[in-house]
Amino acid sequence: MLFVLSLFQSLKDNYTNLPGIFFSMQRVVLHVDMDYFFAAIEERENPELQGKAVVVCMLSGRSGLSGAVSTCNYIARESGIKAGMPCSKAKKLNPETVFLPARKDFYTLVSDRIMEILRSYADVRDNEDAFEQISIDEAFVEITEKTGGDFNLAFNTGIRIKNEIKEKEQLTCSVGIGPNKLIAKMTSSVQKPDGITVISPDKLKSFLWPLKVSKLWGIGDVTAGKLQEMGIVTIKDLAEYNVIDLISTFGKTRGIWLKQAAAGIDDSPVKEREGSEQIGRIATLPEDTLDINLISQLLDRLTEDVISKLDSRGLSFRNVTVTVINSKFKMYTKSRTLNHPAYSKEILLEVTREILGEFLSESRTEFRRVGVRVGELQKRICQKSLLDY
Ligand code: DCP
Ligand code: CA
Ligand code: CA
Repeated sequence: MLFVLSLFQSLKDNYTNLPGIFFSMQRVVLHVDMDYFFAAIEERENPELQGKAVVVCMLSGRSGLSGAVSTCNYIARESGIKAGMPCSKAKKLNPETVFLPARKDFYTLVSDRIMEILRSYADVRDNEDAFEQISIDEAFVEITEKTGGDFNLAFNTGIRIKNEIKEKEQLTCSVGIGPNKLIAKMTSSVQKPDGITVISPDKLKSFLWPLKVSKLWGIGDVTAGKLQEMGIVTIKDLAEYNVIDLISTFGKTRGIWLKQAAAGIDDSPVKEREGSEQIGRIATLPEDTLDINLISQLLDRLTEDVISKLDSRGLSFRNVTVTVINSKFKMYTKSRTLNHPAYSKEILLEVTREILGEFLSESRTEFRRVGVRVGELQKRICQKSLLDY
């Protein structure tokens, strides 16, 4: 028996590309969504907000409450306040509400730290983390290898993640665990806030099929409307619908996707979106200024932060963007694309200073904030292979 097992193991090690049917492990994907993210950060920063209705606003900057609700805490939600609604309407729904302006750069920094925690739990495949951030407060983490395909172990991983985020950031999140991204994503919103839900393959249909088609991740209002016209109400109805008829209404790709998604099938990998990731830092100058020395000092510090983040992940960049916000709160950006990937601090400093020089030659209004951001990131080619050339 032992012999057979070790023969199997050695076959598996030597032929990793053998058809999945022989050695495939049950996939386990975890999805994390932070709870009332922007408002939760504000609550954490100011304990006096505890117990009050809190709304974070994208203020238009014109007068008083002229913006829209970016998000709100659960107390505010009890009065019917929702993201996207005018702040003036939110005020009418609950006059006691505390309104705060959104501080997106700050939330992005908190998000970056959370993403680093999540990434550390991901499987590593071909030297890449099986990790995918999909928005400022959401990410997928593939944990197939780390759990050996075991959903009980996956539940423990989910709890560990929640605890680590709570301990390090004093924030709660909701976790969904499933056999693929589609199910994990739909599962994380089942228990919110501070929840964790596991849908293992044996529970997949009883979870998915009673839901309305509009709940299927990837179906928008237009598709939901068309499906309704076709008499398709639940996801079960969709799963049982003739695929040829779906294709004739929605086209081949979409028709097949609908049929498969309704059966809970999703083979898309958890993968950093190629080129989509950026690393950036932004900060406020000690005073509004056009003094190149003062601005360079801050920009150099931000550059160092960016480089140390690139170093820790072994990444290079090809694109550099410098942002300035002037004392009238107008924002300007300029970018450069290098003709080869780079990762040295000197190159990044040189490019950011060059762009800064251009900004300074064009502006008469003092700068208030500056930022630097790198994009088109990729894994560095190791030193050895560079020497080989
Ligand atoms: N956001 C925004 N405008 C919107 C929706 C969201 O500015 N119309 C921002 C604020 C949110 C963050 O994105 O805090 C994350 O969005 P979510 O949809 O995940 O909502 P929350 O995290 O705020 O709440 P929930 O607990 O429902 O996830
Ligand atoms: Ca959220
Ligand atoms: Ca979200």
